[in-house]
Amino acid sequence: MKKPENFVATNQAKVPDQASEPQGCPFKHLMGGVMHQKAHGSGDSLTTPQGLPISDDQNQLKVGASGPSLLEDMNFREKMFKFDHERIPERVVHARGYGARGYFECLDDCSDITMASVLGEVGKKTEAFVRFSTVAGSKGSPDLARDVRGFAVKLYSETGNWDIVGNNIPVFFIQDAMKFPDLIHSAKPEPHTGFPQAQTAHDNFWDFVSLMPESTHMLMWIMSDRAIPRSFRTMEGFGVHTFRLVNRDGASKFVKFHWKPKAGLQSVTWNEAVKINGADPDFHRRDLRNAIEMGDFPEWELGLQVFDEDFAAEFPFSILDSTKLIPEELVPIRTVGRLVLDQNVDNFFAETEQVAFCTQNIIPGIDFTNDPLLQGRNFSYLDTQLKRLGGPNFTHIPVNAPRCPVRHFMQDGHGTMKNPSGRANYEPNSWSGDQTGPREWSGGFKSFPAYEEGEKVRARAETFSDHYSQANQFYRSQTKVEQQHIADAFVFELSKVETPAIRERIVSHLLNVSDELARAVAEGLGLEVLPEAAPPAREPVTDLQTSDALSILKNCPNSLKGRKCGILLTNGADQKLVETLEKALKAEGATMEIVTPKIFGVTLSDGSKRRGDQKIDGGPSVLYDVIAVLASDEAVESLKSMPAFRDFVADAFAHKKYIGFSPEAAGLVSEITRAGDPASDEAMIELSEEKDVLSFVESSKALRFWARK
Ligand code: HDD
Repeated sequence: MKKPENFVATNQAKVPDQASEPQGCPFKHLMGGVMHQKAHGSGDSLTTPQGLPISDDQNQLKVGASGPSLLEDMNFREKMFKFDHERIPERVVHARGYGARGYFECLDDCSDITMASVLGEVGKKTEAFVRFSTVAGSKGSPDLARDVRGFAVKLYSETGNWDIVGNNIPVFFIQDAMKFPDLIHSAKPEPHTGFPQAQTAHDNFWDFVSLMPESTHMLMWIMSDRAIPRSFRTMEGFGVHTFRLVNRDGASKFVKFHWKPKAGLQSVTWNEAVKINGADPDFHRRDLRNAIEMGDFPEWELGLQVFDEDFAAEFPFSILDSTKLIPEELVPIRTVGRLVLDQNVDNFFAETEQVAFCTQNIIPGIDFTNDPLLQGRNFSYLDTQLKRLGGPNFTHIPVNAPRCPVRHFMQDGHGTMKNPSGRANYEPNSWSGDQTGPREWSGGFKSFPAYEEGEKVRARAETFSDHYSQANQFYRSQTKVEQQHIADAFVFELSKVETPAIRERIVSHLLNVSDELARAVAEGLGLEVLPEAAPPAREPVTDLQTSDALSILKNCPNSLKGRKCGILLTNGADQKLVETLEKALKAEGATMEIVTPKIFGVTLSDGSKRRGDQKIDGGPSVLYDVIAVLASDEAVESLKSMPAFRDFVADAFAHKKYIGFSPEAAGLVSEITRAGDPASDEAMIELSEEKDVLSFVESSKALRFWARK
């Protein structure tokens, strides 16, 4: 009797050897593009999807050149039919995103705490796919919306796909998944008007959160600069929920997952974000793609915050409450691996659009907890893929397909690529030569046998009810500059809210977070009489230590590596200075773009030509971390009357960036910035000779000169 190919005959799941390199994909020949369709060169004839060679792809089949079109034209019909069905529903949230491939490398053997194969052996590499996203905006919305960023990681492990579907913020708006549809309805464009797009600055959102005190902690995060990152590469990622780790002996500990960017933390300012959205709505995706293309591979460390039941019992908040975090100072982070993104996708739709993350995708060694947000997510993600990807077989799509062997008796449905072969499509069966009945596999996933009992209720645990203490801790942990940005963001958003009572309700919550913040926001709104503080549901914890890890600026990288300098050149600019600056920036790992008045470039002092990467109005300074203006005497006059040039300098100055300039440009730069003598501002540096250039590059590693008024 022939043994069905897909039948597991032994207890040992046969997994491919992954010791050194990420495991090859069973669909490798299909990866990175539309299945079976090879890229066509100019010499190849086009074909229909059925493979029929096409002789003319320019004209319909007609009766004579000016005659009526014929229904018979199957080439036209097939082409139009495919086109008409190109769109699939965008994700109901996180619609706008960008993905890349890479690998995870284990740096610390964690088999003491988990049997997760990915973490079991130092040096072991596991293939990965990551998608970053915004939450509220639709697919075509700009990258720099004030929003949470999704940070979803798929690890193709030898024991199945493990998805860590996280965000760049460690807490969430709500505690129970039951409220997720309401939260998202409130944040998306208002239903009667269909706008505003990709922003929370409207009545519905603030109305909802003002009525949901549990959102207060998250509001502090999204009003902070965490919600406007400089790059996907400069943000942290968090698994948010408490998960379980389980080792081979069945012992379990709790864990929170942290991704720490090697490039350090960095954000833009709100005024910059608004302008970047106009200048380059693809700012983040372009940055990620370019970095990978240039070989400057984005990298994060995976850290585990591991704790046990005793800690959970002592911690003043519930570890199952996703509106709370555990400060790193309290439970230190154990670095256990690194995630490297080293390959761009070949086809955005095939991979980034069709990748399907599911929180339910865990592997032996990882388990869920009772966090009611997580439990609800476990249903939602699987369910949503059915609608979005059009059927239950989305795991057959190469980007979603596990790289380990897959054996089951599930079959058929839309888009089936692989069905079990042979006679057996049920279990137990007699066709494997072994007729002992249903079987079990000791290596298979087993849920941690947590003991549970209680009445069936719809209720929130009392330990979930302190909504303000960690918001206060977050605020106190920020630098003065960051606190100011938070206040400014509240004022901006609430000024877009049309209903005064909603604005006041938010201030009434802020009074429980920080008197200083509430007053600053009220002042910014012009609210003359402070409302009563909202009555807290629970006595706040007042002795929480501040946590430096919560601040971006306290974790500033002080490096230009991976940062971008905009060098504005004019005809006659000093070639030696240009060369010195480029060399110094390169030595620090920075990238550069040459910005010129005309795109064909300029002729430098020695007669050499330099091409422009951007024409001045296409390369405003908001796109750069640092700028330099290297102009000649003759060119200064024409720059003077160029609005785009004036904005280039004025914006960089307002955004507290480092500005280098040639002596010839000094007068104009100082006139634009109204800084009087530029020498009085230590981030405005005249570049006369090599040593100035070196000191400019060295000091601009600080990225911003916050002391500038
Ligand atoms: Fe969610 C997408 C992250 C709460 C339901 N979510 C989605 C994505 C990320 C997150 C990164 C994009 C995945 C991708 O790139 O394809 N979501 C989170 C985090 C949450 C969270 C960190 C709180 C800790 N989400 C959450 C809840 C629910 C959902 C409570 C519903 C009960 N999320 C979804 C979804 C999405 C999604 C509707 C839309 C597209 C998708 O799943 O694949 O199912």
